[in-house]
Amino acid sequence: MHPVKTLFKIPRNPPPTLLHPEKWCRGFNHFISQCLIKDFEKRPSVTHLLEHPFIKQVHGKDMSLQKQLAELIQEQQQLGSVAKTRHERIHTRRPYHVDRADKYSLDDDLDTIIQQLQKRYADLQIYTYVGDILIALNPFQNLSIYSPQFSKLYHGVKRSSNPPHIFASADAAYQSMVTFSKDQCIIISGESGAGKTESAHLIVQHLTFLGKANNRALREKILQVNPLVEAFGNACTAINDNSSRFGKYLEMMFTPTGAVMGAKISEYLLEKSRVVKQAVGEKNFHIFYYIYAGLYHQKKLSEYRLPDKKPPRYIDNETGRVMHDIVTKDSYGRQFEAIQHCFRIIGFTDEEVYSVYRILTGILNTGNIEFAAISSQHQTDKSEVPNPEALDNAAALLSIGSEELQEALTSHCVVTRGETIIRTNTVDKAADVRDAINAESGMNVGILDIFGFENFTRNSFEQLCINIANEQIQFYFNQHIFALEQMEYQSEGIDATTVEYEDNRPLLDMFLQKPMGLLSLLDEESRFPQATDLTLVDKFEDNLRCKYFWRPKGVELSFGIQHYAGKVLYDASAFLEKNRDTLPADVVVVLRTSENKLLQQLFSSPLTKTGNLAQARARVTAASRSLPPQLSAGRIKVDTMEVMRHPEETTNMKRQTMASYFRYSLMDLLSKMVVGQPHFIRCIKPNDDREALMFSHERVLLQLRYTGILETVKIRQKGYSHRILFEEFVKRYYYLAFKAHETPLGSRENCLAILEKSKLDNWILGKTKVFLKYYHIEQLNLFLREVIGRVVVMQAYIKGWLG
Ligand code: AD9
Ligand code: MG
Repeated sequence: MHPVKTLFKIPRNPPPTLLHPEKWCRGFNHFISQCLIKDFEKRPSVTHLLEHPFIKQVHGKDMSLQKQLAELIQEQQQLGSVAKTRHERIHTRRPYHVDRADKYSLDDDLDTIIQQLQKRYADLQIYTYVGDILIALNPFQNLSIYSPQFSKLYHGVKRSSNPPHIFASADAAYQSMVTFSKDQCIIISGESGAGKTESAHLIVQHLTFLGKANNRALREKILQVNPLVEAFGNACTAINDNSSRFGKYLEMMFTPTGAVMGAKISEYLLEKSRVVKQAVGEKNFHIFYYIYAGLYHQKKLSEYRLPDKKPPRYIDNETGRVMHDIVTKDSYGRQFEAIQHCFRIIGFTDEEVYSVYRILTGILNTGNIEFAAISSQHQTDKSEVPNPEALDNAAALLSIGSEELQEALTSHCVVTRGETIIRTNTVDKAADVRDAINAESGMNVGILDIFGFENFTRNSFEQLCINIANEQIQFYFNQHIFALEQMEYQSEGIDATTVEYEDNRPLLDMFLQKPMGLLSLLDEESRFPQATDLTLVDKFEDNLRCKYFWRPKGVELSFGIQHYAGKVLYDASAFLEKNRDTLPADVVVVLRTSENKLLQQLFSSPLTKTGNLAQARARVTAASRSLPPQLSAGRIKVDTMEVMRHPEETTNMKRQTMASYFRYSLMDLLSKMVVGQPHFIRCIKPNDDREALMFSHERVLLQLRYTGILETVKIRQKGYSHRILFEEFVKRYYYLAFKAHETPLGSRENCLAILEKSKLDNWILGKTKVFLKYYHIEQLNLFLREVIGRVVVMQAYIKGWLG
């Protein structure tokens, strides 16, 4: 039953002496109707309601109830005071709402928007709204706008009551979830270093506040999840010192009344190749530095068989620098302590934490294993380990036998016609196998924070994957903001001007189509043992005949892609090897024999790489059901599910490549996203020097352009971000126009009655839906809360009186 409906239930037992049951019912109904009086200005205050004859009759002279009532009234008035000023508020013009038709005309160009943003940025107002979309400029300095006082400000009020803020976006998602009982999804996008991860933290912080996580332990647990996973999944890159090298979807779970219950995290597309190799000027995942420094300062390096003079190879690609930092600055060591604290708060047992440390240090030791060619007359392609102590160290920490490890690293099994032939590995092959052991270890909102669009001097396979993921997020944004919306206007017979936008679908097709898309071609080439990175680029050139792909002259292994966010030149060296991502079966067998239970688990199932396919399928099916009915058989559904078309292929885990793992991960991520009502936050990087208060007109223009902000402004001025079926609208808001005991039909006329009584303007009625702007919803919800508040107060009062 609808929560409000229950409020109108007549208390079962009429006061024994005062009223006849029938009179009681009539009196109560009349009283409730007074509470809900439609005309806002004429609506009596709670104090006035106490003068109602019904209340007087039942109230008697019980003074103890007065006190209780006074408290309830006070609470209620706080809520009411916000609603009372609705007329001033609704018509207030705020410079930071660029969607209001009365603020900007359709001729506004990007320059005007940029000027506004620049002025606001100079005043440290980093947030601006475009309709219901939040634009966040990275301040590159700490601002004092995230304190608990600010959290209190952004709690259940209209957005126009306060300056734009990321807390308002979190509040909007939270209110929408509670009011409509529907999952929400906050999608944060922007290029690398634009502030997505910081924004995600702030949203979690505010949601924890809104969800009244009074239980301190739970609050701490939720807040500590991010730093922990980021230690494992973030790293220093040329663009960002804390760059996310994985996609993160954090689902915060709430009870139906909106109390936080917990959080669940899913991780996607970890750039695991970073463990073994980092580009010049870049670093490994933070956790490796933290643990090495932590053990160094705690004098425990020897316990984990690590040298104290020179850090292991995997974290020491800038010779001397890391050791210098560890000895002179203790920041890594402090971070390690923080991580130990996170583990404890989140509830890892000491044994589990110890296992994690052993695996991490086992990885560092594995990196130190060297290989040398055995030169003999007959053997030219065999390798051995010249530093067996490194092998012993790695084996000991991973709790496996060192001979088995050596065997697995320097040889591999080939099964032909029923015979198992053990082949020896060349030095290069052995080194590949060593590096391949470091397969991802995985832990898994709706808050989506992925790695941003990247364009380095040298771009490799990892950048390609990252940029395709960003291309997909941009496509999803376009679908929601433009395609889906315009289709709905059409089908509802509404005349809203069509807004042209840059559709990146053809580009996404170029990547994902089968069998001729870039990823399929890559997979195909990876199956040929004789293929080289050069034959791969040749294959791309022969097959990808479209304007988005080109091959520069004179640089054999390079190819260019025209992404939505700009041109990127890729270097195809090692594409095949990275895509094959082979972890030989022999190595898996050895790792499964480990006495370290965690390690065993990590390698126990062939599905570890991609999670559970069946679950993802179920999500995809559920997602397609939740799409608007008039669209479910249409093109959009297929579009949104683009990458989900061929999930079968990915079941073949044995031959799984990075490209198919990547495709699968994108599919899984999308299937989670599409079930929630989306809210978009677009992070913008005001300059490339990470300087506070520096605003590069050119850089901002570029980002506004490729994210389609101008088009978004246009569609937000013309369009309606909330589209609610008549039936649902009447069900939700009928008490704004009808009597408490009535059950009006979900008809167009009844919607009209509610909208007119609420004195809102600028809305439209379609064939089956009410089309509203975000501020209409805010206003209606505010009225609703005010009404519910009154009834709750009076009910509590009467119940209290009745004992
Ligand atoms: V990447 O795609 O993961 O490489 P992000 O996540 O977009 O990137 P991140 O959130 O890591 O960027 O922000 C980069 C840096 O900008 C942070 O380390 C902060 O120093 C700075 N930043 C971003 N947002 C804020 C903020 N709201 N307040 C203060 C901020 N500093
Ligand atoms: Mg990030």
